[in-house]
Amino acid sequence: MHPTAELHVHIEGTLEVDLLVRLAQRNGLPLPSFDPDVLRQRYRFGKLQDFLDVYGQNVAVLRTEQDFYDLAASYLARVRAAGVRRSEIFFDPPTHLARGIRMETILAGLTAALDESRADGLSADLIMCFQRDLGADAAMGLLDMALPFRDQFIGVGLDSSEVGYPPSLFTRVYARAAAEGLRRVAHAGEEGGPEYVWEAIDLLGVERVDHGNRALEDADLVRRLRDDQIPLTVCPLSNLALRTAPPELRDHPLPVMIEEGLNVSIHSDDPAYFGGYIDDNFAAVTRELGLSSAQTATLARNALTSSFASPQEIAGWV
Ligand code: ES4
Ligand code: ZN
Repeated sequence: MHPTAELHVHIEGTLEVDLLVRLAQRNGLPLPSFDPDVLRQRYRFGKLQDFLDVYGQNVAVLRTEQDFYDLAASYLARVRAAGVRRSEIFFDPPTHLARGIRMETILAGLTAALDESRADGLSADLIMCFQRDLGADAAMGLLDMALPFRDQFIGVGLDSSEVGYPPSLFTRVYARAAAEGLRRVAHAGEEGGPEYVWEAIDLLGVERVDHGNRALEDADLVRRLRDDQIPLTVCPLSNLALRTAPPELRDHPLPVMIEEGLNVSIHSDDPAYFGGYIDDNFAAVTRELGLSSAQTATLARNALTSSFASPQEIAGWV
């Protein structure tokens, strides 16, 4: 794989079955089974919500600072070995706060792993996600309670069930985040239509769109994304697992996105659930879509130049 940046990965989605079992045992918590093969059989999804249900149950094993550290350290070690130079990692506080875990605990564990990673040459930062199906008041409440920890994350994102929870609901929350100097991204156009992508750009002022696949249904939107070179963080194996792309990878819209001149890059989303890390996504699209080495190099470079690392840091990579 060419040197690249991972810009779309949920740390909770890197919880491998082996670590899931180890943490459940360490914390004395129940699981539907302690057999890794049985647990893995639950990883068949018909749609986004099926995945979110299993993901939401599994995160219950994360309780201590050490748990969050182990989770992030495992992920970072895995992608460092793949040649990733930079990782911007989503974390989902609402699911942990609702279980009585404190923001201090979550951030202390994640931050310790990221600090070690930086010292070892893999640049990494956190992006805090609002859970869109909890609504705008919950998002504003989360932003309020997170601002005292402002120096431990660089931006905000918007994830979870998309349809029925359009970006427009979160306009004030994003304005406030922008006023605090936070970087802004949002999931849009994964299951929701092109209007969700329009709203993310025009109402939330996002600097990148996470997924964005359904933007292709709207020619005016494609023009806007191309003209402004707004990055789309596409996750091919996620799209297969959640059926947000055709069932065969060879029919994935990535080549159309490249052909349209869009600023696309590829990422893993929830690698423990969707069958692979960022290097596995690169290998799969290279194999199945017949991309040239120049095209995969461009995808890898797009991620580095679309990252929120400092311009000096980016200049050292590209
Ligand atoms: C997610 Cl694939 C996906 N879509 C929306 N929200 C998410 N949270 C974790 N993975
Ligand atoms: Zn995602």
